[in-house]
Amino acid sequence: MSPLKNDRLLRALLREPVDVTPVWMMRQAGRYLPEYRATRAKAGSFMDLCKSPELACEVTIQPLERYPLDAAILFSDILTVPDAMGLGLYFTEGEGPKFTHPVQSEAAVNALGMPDMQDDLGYVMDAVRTIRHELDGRVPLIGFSGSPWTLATYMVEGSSSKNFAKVKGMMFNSPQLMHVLLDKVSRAVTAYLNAQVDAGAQALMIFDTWGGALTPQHYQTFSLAYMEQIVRGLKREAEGRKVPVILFTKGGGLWLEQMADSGCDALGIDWTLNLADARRRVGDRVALQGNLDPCTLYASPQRIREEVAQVLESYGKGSGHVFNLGHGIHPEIDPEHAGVFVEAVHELSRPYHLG
Ligand code: 1CP
Repeated sequence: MSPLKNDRLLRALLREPVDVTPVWMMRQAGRYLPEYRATRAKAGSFMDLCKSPELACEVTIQPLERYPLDAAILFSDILTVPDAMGLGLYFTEGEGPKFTHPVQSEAAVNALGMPDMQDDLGYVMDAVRTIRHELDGRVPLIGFSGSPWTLATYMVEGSSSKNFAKVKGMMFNSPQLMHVLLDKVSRAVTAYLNAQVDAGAQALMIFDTWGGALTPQHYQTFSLAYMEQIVRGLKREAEGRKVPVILFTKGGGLWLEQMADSGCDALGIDWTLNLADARRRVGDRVALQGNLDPCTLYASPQRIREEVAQVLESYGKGSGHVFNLGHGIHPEIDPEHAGVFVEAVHELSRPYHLG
């Protein structure tokens, strides 16, 4: 495998010195890019796109051709794991993901099987290998999965949800059953992430998009505890380098200290926190990734630069910061504004890394 030409992301995640702050965007391959929409149309459906290693590779690389990004992220979805556990994932236009067999009873939880990484998820590993080959060491490749709690919300609800009635119903009424489900999903996710590392992923991110919907106590018991279980089971080194792990709980600002003790290397931070406060709270335990409000990209180029400057100033001097949006880029964003954002991070961050 070719040596990395740009390893800023890996260095910053491990709080090692860098020349400028590395930057990438959550959902950087996506509908805001006309070339993504063209490849998706060619694929037929979103799942066909995920299941074709060549096309998944193509859309993974597309944002890197436009912008000087410091990382690629595997093009796939968090819901591939429940799909591989037999739930039957499909997408309806404008309505988001759905499962034909949601998990809504004790029998359904008990019937859940462990997915086989080769037979059921081999297409993801093929995509990782194809992307690594195509990247040829340009930037590191991030692999990812959903957190067990976030995956469970989709598995129990059968779709996206506003108030999590069914999954929280299960959590309150049958906590033991919820634990059996979360433990199964955690074991599947651990194997899935390790298989991605074996295939060539150089950093890992766990997306806990819905952890912020929980009470502090339930967050600890039903989300964080299972992410800790996963982190303990991960391969942390590959190709002679550390494989950093980023943990992102959207809306998890209240719980940074606990998250920093989870064994991960970095925390993803949404835009509801000030990075100076976040840095003070986690000290030198973990790096921080974030946290520009994605809506900033609707503003003028001048305002985008000012907001980037503000986030850089809030983190302050030194390494340990990976610039990102606080959540995924919106489909309506002007691709030129995304470019202004990425270039502003490199240009304006240099003084923070001198000396
Ligand atoms: O129409 C389309 O083309 C599909 C839109 C889309 C895309 C571009 C979906 C469906 N998934 C993805 C890709 C995706 N999903 C990536 C690719 C890598 C990247 O460029 O960042 C990643 C990392 C994800 C992860 C993901 N999927 C999350 C966690 C991150 C987050 O945004 O909070 C979640 C919650 C999902 C579920 C999902 N898949 C797709 C949609 C529209 C959703 C969200 C549904 C909901 O809001 O409940």
